[in-house]
Amino acid sequence: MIPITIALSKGRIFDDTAPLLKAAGIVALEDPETSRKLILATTRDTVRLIIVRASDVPTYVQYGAADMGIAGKDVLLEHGGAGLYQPLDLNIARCRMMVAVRDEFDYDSAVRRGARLRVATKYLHTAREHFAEKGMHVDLIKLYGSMELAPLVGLADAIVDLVSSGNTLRANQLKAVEEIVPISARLVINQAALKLKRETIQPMLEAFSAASMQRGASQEVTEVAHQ
Ligand code: PRT
Ligand code: MG
Repeated sequence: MIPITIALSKGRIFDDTAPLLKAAGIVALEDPETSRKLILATTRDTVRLIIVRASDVPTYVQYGAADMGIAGKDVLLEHGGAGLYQPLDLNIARCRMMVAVRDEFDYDSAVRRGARLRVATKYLHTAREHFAEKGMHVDLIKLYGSMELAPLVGLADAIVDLVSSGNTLRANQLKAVEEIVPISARLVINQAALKLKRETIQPMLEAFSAASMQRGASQEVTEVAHQ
């Protein structure tokens, strides 16, 4: 069997991916949260995992340093997707890309007035497209994290950031005013690897697909049960 390298990030992507990998018969031999190793062997001797920053996953896969990987749609929108085949929405690590402002900020009236807003974000590409589509003029400020702080200290009028429970916004007296795009993690595959290693990759793709569909179904059942 041809060896396969899968790029993953620690934290929520790894946590949510582990059950899907397990369904494909792949379990890491070490826990990435505690191990300092960046290359992890798995229970399948032809499959290894590499642990990279979430935003670096598409780059490793694009250049073929990993055959496949799992990345959030937020990261893929910024990367652009060159050289990547994106066959599967895994329905994990779900959240929403939102515009948020301070609780007391009247966003709608600022938009109506055509005010020029300062927007802080890690997602420059997505933010630029969103405001261009709305015909709004904005000054974008690139940040690498903790965007929620920017409106509180006068760095920006608004932020573009990911929101899941909304707790971080609430804890910082911010409110979401617009949804840009729903986000979930996708399987990405190097286009050349898919052709050359199809025999190994195709069955894994099918196992991931079945496991993520099952997960989607069980989520629906739980949601109904909670109503
Ligand atoms: O941490 P690092 O800088 O290396 O990279 P990262 O922050 O991009 O990675 P990580 O592991 O935090 O997130 C990986 C992926 O998980 C992201 O690319 C998203 O696709 C997805 N995801 C899902 C999220 C969230 N939900 C999420 N809530 N990523 C980040 N958040 C953050 C958000 O930015 C905000 O600061 O959580 C905070 C809000 O959460 P709530 O629950 O308070 O609303
Ligand atoms: Mg993070």
